[in-house]
Amino acid sequence: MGPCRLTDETQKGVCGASRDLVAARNLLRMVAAGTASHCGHAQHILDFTGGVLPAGHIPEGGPGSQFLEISEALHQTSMGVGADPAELLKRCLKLSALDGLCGLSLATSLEDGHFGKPAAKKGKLNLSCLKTGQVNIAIHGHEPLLVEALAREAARHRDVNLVGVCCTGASLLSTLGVPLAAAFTLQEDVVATGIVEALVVDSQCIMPSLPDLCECFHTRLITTSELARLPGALHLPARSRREAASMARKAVEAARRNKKNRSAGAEKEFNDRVEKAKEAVVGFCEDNINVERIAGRLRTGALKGIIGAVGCVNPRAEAAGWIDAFRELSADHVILTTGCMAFELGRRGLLDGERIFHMGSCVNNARIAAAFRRLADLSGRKMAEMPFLVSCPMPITEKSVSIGLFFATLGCDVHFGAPFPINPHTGAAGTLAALLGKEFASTAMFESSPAAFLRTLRSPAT
Ligand code: MSK
Repeated sequence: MGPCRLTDETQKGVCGASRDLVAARNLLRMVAAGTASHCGHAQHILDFTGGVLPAGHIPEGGPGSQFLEISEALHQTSMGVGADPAELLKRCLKLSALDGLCGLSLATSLEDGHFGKPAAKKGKLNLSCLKTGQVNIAIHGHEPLLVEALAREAARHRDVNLVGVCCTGASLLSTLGVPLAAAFTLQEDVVATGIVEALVVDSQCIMPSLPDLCECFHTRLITTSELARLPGALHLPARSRREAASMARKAVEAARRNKKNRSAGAEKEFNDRVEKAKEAVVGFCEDNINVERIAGRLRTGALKGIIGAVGCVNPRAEAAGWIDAFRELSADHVILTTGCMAFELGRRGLLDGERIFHMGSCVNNARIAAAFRRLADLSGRKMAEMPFLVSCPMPITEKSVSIGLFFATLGCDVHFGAPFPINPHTGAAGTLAALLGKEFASTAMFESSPAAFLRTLRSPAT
């Protein structure tokens, strides 16, 4: 009796659950968690900005009904409730579509209302964005509530250098051009430089190791979200614009006071080790990538397709192999990228704004969906008839899974690398494929090897 992990299709749990049921349940729980993260993110921005819902973002059941859907998914997957894998998988797809509407797209619209739409610009990436001669403040997470106030406050002090980390950093880079020091896997390296006076975190993808790590250095850890409190951190909640301005002042003060605690050898060590900053072209969205030109090049065959390279990077996976694969594919595909994948491409100098476009943070995958929609409309075709693929090569978070399946519900083919969100050899994966094909004319590919992925994309049948 538990844990529900069946490895053989002939086995059943003591309760009678089959392997397909367990696989479908696990996938639905993952999608529910991913959808909750994005919808929660959007709701927090909505609350922060005064609660006015932009047009086009009301789910069928009315405002807030997405949260009931998430709750129903958790109920349906609890012991002794839903026992038909197909029904659970249908809910996976319904929730993923809701994630797109009430999570990614709503959060992106609200961020656009808050910061304005991004404009193409030059940006800088990697740890060299930190400055030994200045007070360094890094802001990390996903929900950019405090950031505008913090950027304004930082700009008032010539000795303060603000950098971003992870997806809050990707949003800041796209909108305000603030340099991006690191993504998820390298967040600890930011503190370990020894020259960061304050690390301000909001929510999601914040390693629980950070409090211990900050203890080893002088970095002041500051939390801003009630959901993502960390032991020992200074808590400066930012629940409204007015509160954000005051908290930003306190965060900057705390960082400036802390510079005297920087260890004596840290600056030399940093300067000796740090690599040169990588230049990137950033700030793209559906309004400023040249969709007419791309549609024209698709028509003539100069381009074979458009690939969304999205989601996380897994230190246990062959990240460099995936980057090489996308680099190679960019010869005859346009690559639109977000989140940690965008950072990985950027730190290798590949964000050129010609073949590979930085579209922002994870929730800004809504921008990729909007660009796909425009391209399909321009081509006079349905989304499913377009050569679109969204690849999530290292989906370590549930959010990556709901993002991938959201694109599948739009009619885009989707690829997941390892860890696979569902065992592709189960009947449940077959049922998922059948549902995607019948309802959305899309496919899901599961491939953990970059070389095999490339071979599949290069095969004449693809
Ligand atoms: S940050 S969700 S590790 S992309 Fe959006 Fe990166 Fe994945 Fe977090």
